[in-house]
Amino acid sequence: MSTTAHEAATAAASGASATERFHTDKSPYDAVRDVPAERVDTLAREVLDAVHAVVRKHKVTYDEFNALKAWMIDVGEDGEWPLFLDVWLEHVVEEVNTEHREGNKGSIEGPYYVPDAPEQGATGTIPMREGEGGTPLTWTGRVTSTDGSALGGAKVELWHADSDGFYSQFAPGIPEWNLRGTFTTGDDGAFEIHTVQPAPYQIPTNGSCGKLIAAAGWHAWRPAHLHVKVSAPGHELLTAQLYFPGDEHNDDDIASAVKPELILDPQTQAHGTASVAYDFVLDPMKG
Ligand code: MBD
Ligand code: FE
Repeated sequence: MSTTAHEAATAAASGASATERFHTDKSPYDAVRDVPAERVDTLAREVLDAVHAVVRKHKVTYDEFNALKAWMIDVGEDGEWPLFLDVWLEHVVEEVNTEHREGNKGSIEGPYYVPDAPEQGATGTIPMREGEGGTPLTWTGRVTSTDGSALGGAKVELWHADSDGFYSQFAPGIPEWNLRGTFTTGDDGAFEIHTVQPAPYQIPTNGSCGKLIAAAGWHAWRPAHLHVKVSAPGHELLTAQLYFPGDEHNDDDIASAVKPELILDPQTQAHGTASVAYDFVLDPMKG
């Protein structure tokens, strides 16, 4: 795939905008204000122990140590810490925080969620541009609790990249809420969403994460995916991603975020459109 200068600038901006977004939406220090010192001690010490073990095992040189320092400084200056952490660490955090669930499998949030996307009702079309690229996709589904009861009034927040692989509010030149919408299930828990299929996504290659990828000889691709957050009163929030069959990166996702249960089974319809059925089962909150 050839990359134009515009696409390159767009990709770089996306990585950095995620830092800005994180600062506006989250108060991470509030959340850990009361974490006991023993917990901080354990986590910080064991991370350092693990790094020390790598240094010893591979006899890391001063040139390598200094390259690491320079690179970490750059990641901060580029605003790519959210991108780095979401791509290479979040999948394990997601795993250990959801392994008790009986309902749907989830996946990572990634760096490009924005809360309060425009409400579309139970049946609606996600905000999109005139002539938006990508195969039109109709998605029908239901939200239920683990006991099978319908969850009416559940929220399905959907956000995804466009057919060039770019997210609104992170890449310039895209209308604010493009391909971002909130759907609310009817009394029967059902919803019907009209959108377009996103393209496979390449994480920005011209920032610090890209430097690491190039230096290590990795690739930068995520398979095409739809992001969702599904919520209902009294139930645990489900954050997930849905994938398309046959994508070459389903088995080789840079963010390690694909699970077999999250791969859709879309059917091709007349006029080259697609339809898909996918339901969500939410776990009731315990206690
Ligand atoms: C994405 O679109 C994404 O979903 C993740 C997890 C990381 C980078 C870009
Ligand atoms: Fe994404």
